[in-house]
Amino acid sequence: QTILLVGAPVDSGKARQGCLMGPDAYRTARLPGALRDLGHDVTDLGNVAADAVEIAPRDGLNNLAETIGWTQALSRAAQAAMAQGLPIFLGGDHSLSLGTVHGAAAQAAAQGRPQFVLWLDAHSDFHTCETTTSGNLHGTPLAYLTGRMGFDGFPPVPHPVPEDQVCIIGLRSVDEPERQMLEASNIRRHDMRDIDEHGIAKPLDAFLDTVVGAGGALHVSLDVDFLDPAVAPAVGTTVPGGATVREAHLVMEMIHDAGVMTSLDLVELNPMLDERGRTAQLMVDLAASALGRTVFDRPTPRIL
Ligand code: DIR
Ligand code: MN
Ligand code: MN
Ligand code: MN
Repeated sequence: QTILLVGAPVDSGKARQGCLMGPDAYRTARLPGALRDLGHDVTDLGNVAADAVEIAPRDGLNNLAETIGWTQALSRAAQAAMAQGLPIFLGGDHSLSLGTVHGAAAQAAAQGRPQFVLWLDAHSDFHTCETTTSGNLHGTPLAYLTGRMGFDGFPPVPHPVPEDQVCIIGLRSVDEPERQMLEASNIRRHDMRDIDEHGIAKPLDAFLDTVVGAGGALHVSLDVDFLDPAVAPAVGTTVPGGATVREAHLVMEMIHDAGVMTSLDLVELNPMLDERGRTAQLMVDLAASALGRTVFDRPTPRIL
């Protein structure tokens, strides 16, 4: 497979700085080599730079102009990369998905394929610019990408992802306005209790079945805080009770076996908070699982 690495050193989506070092941490943890070892053709396209955007600051929103500039630039970068192969966006905080999924959805629409999104995260990132109380725009991409109102100044969303084509897994920190909007939506959502009770494979398999059946394109957005902080400490918004190393690998292995992933975000890694690169290494290993690393081949792997 042809894989394009696209650095997205976005640091405007929240207050704590450091995610801009993410792309180089992934390179240092040998992401390109790990993917080449699997037989892939890997090209590192380097880092994207944000567009210069002039827009008046708005009360209660942090780094609005800069985040809009990233959204525009990353949407273009995603569309260009997807025409060449499967892009992996090396974040950067989660506000980068405002752009990457925007571009992916445009590319899928051009090919006449329905766009699906799998959001692996402790948080639902379903705030609008109006409901956010933190003002941190990394908490907003899923509302923007599903076409909700409340994103004045951002590029229009001509190809919103239909709610029932979005699945969030890993939830354990959802703000009240997000909870209300989520419950009124058709977004598929699985909190950690769901995973405790039923396992992580079941809901994921049901979602992947839908993607396969629809001939869809699947964008996977992996937030470091999907993982338990005990195994992935390098993120500014840790929430206890997250996915184990094996749960996360199983998700990635099943994604690979379904054969539907068309783009991938690795987001929220803050190398300043890491312990000898262990979180960066885990994220690299998870990406490798999504791209085919396995112990034994499984002939009919995803039928449970
Ligand atoms: C929180 C944090 N819900 C906010 N969101 C995070 O600021 O709106 N998303 N960390 O991954
Ligand atoms: Mn997130
Ligand atoms: Mn279009
Ligand atoms: Mn999160």
